[in-house]
Amino acid sequence: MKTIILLLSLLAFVPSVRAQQIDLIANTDGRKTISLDGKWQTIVDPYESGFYNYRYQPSDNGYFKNAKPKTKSDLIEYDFDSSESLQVPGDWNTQSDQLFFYEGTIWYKKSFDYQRRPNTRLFVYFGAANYFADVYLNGEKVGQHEGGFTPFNFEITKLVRDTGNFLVVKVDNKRRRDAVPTLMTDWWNYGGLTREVKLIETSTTFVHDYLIQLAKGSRNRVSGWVKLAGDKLKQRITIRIPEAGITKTFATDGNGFAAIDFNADLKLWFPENPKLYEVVVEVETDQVRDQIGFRSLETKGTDILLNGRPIFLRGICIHEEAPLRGGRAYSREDARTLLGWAKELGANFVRLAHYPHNEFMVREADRMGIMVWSEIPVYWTIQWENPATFENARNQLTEMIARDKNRAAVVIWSVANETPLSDARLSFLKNLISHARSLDATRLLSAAMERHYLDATTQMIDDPLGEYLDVLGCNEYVGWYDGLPEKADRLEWKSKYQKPLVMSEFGGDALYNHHGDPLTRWTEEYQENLYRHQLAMLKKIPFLRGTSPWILTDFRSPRRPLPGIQDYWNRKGLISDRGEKKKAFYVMQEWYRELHEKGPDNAKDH
Ligand code: GCB
Repeated sequence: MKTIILLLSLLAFVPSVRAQQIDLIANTDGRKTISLDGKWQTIVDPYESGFYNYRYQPSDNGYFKNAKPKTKSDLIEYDFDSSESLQVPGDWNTQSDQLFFYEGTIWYKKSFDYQRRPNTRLFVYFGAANYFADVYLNGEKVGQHEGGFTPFNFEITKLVRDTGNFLVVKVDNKRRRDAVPTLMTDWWNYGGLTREVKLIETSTTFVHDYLIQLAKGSRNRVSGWVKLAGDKLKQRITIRIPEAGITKTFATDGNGFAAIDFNADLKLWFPENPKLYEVVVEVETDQVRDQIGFRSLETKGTDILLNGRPIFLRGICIHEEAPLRGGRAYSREDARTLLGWAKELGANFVRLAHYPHNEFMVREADRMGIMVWSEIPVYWTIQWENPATFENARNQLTEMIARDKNRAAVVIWSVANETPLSDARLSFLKNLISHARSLDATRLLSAAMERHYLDATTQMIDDPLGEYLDVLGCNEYVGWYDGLPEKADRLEWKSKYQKPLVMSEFGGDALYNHHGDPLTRWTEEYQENLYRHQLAMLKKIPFLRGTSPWILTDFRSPRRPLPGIQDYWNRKGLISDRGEKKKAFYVMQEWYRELHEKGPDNAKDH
């Protein structure tokens, strides 16, 4: 009986309709795509009355029907076509003053014509929708998706018409205790279709996904797999890397799967020479192209080895906050500006906090030679004991890895940020780690952990999670939440583990152009002083192999209301929200310069 009750209560956690999506089409770059970006008609629906009837039951005649009165007597209480529009991609909060603090449902509608060619399939692809999306085409539900920062797609081959299609998406960004992230975060809950939306046309049997990377521990063996989807699953596949004169053929099995493995003499990817090769995956019925870099990664004792050589990760944390204009970043230009500033700082590494960023960031990092730490929003205090919360986190991890597993820039997957110790949390995170390893054996696994004081001057890293990670991540705010900047001078760091440490956060707030003495909060001088003391402390940690201070630019946060100073911005940026560099930027830049002079990033070509 007890077991039945337990099972029932577990089932109660599982959302009634599971995501009906097929797996992600990993590479949308090398495909025929049609952008649906631009103006979408929208209806703000705080009570969700376009979804539920007055008994709070899902309605058959919701807004997804896009109904129009047929006679003058018909009663229809909404009309997409005369409603306001919003720009996609884009968060809704920064597109209208009325929506600035809005958390709830907004309906989006886009009309399009599409002449589907014979022997093709059509998918609708969303870069991301924060947080929950219900998707309908021509009045029929095609799927739903949970999680605000990863892509998803649905097949619409059977529903699409030559003319007059209407795609309707209900996007809901209400925060929930059981969600990932949960109710409390330190960033703006930007809602909407925040990334690009496109149609992807494929052949009936197509290259659905592939992993083409160096085998773990090797610098000359390419290893991975290719997966087809469709009805002609047994085919010959050819992998070509024209520039390296490589052509290899394999055969897929009855499930459309082929393992690939071959030796290759390739120029390796590293920050100072981020070499990308064009890789072509060809089957009789399809062909995809991708730009792929090859490099090896491992740890040895407290070292991180890139292509077999020790490397120091000179990093900076970044939120997906649009440079200069504010709101969610979504474009290639945004990525170039943010990563350009990181480069100017002297960084060879960025921690993309606190969720997977848009794909342009990772692709540009690949091109610019910037290593990436990518993470899922398992942040602070989520529901460790809730199986649905775990499934959700696991799914977001799967989708992050699915999209970016072929990017040489990505060196670290991180599973959590500042999560409080408990048995339930440890087993949750251990399960995520082993899931990540099963999907991708080559990246290093990390998490931003907390640490504690053994005594007044000793910081200890002994979180039991450390045992399962390749790289220890630690956030600390000595000099800001924890004493004054001078406190750093007295601290010594110890770790229970013989593993590399990345100090994944440290810093303090400063309002740009706000001046005072080094002990006056919110001034550039305080922040500068804090960084100086921090760096002196960090230089003494023998197992430190990377730093990513908090944070590149100021970012919006509802937790930061102080008028005249914060005004709903977290001011820990080294650069203001208007692109102005604060004094501390130059302190960091100077140290990174020194580090670079001492140990260039794998300068010698292979
Ligand atoms: C942290 C969090 C980060 C916050 C930061 C802060 O430890 O990881 O998300 O924004 O502190 O500014 O307090």
